[in-house]
Amino acid sequence: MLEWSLLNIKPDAVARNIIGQIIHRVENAGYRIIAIDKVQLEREEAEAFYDVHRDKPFFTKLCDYISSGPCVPMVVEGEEVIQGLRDLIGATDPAEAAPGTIRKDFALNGTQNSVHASDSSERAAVEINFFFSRHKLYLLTRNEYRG
Ligand code: FUP
Repeated sequence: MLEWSLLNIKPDAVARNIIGQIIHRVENAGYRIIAIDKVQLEREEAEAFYDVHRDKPFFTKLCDYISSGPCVPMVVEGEEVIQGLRDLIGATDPAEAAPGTIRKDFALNGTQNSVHASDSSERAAVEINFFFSRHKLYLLTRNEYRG
């Protein structure tokens, strides 16, 4: 099934100038980037994005980190792209990530782990709407942004 997922390149990767290397892997896997931005989240926006983790012990650290610098969110399209990107990025903690995954190769630790990718179609819809305007998403559905 043709799907959309939200991939976010996190501040540790943006700071180390490896946006291109990460995007290269996404495109090499056969997926297409159909919308992309560079933004720095306010603390409150970070809390909203990670609301599902509000009760976790790492919530404060996670929100501090994700709002600490610019990140690069994008809408990625492809067949079964939601699971495909999860496989491509690897486990949350790079120490546990499989060889060849983005997090294994680039992540610094289990918080500064270079990328986020939606883990379900429900989360993909919420996360895409979080980062991209309704107007832009409307244009996307009309193929205006496809190559
Ligand atoms: P993932 O879906 O792989 O990004 O992992 P989770 O949804 O479990 O966690 C979301 C984010 O919380 C991770 F990307 C990093 C952060 N996190 C921590 O900082 N410490 C932890 O122990 C677990 C997650």
